[in-house]
Amino acid sequence: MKTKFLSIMLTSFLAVGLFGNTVYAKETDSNNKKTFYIGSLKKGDLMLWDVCSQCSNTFSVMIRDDDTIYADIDKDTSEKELDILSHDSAFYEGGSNLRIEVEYYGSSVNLKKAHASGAIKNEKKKTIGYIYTYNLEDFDDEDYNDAVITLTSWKKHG
Ligand SMILES: [Ca+2]
Repeated sequence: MKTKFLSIMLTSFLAVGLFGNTVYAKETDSNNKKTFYIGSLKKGDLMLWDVCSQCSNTFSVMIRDDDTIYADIDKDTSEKELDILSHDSAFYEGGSNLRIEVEYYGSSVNLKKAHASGAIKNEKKKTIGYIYTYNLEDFDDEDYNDAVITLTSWKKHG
């Protein structure tokens, strides 16, 4: 009886070990899909993002971690003028692999990236937040305004 109990406990323990923490495979990038990992944020930090476009292609932008989708943004028209797709915010829930996924629906594009990121420091050089900006080029005119994503974060106060 005791052995049976132990074996059930051991089986349960193994099951939790194997399936309790779902491990997601990292996304594979391709010519029309890019994944940008966002580091340094802590659970509860505020995230504020802007996503805009000046291209005729259609694409999606997802801001997510392994457990939570914060934004699922779709550019579904061929509008070429400045198109503000999202200006919104969320609190980071603390899931693993916080990231921005960009996927162009046309597989013929070959995305290129310009980016800047870093800590936002106060007058005492103390880090109060982070900023990440990604400017993507989907053609050959090198204007890098085809998909523009900026994410700023800081600690929640008040
Ligand atoms: Ca362009």
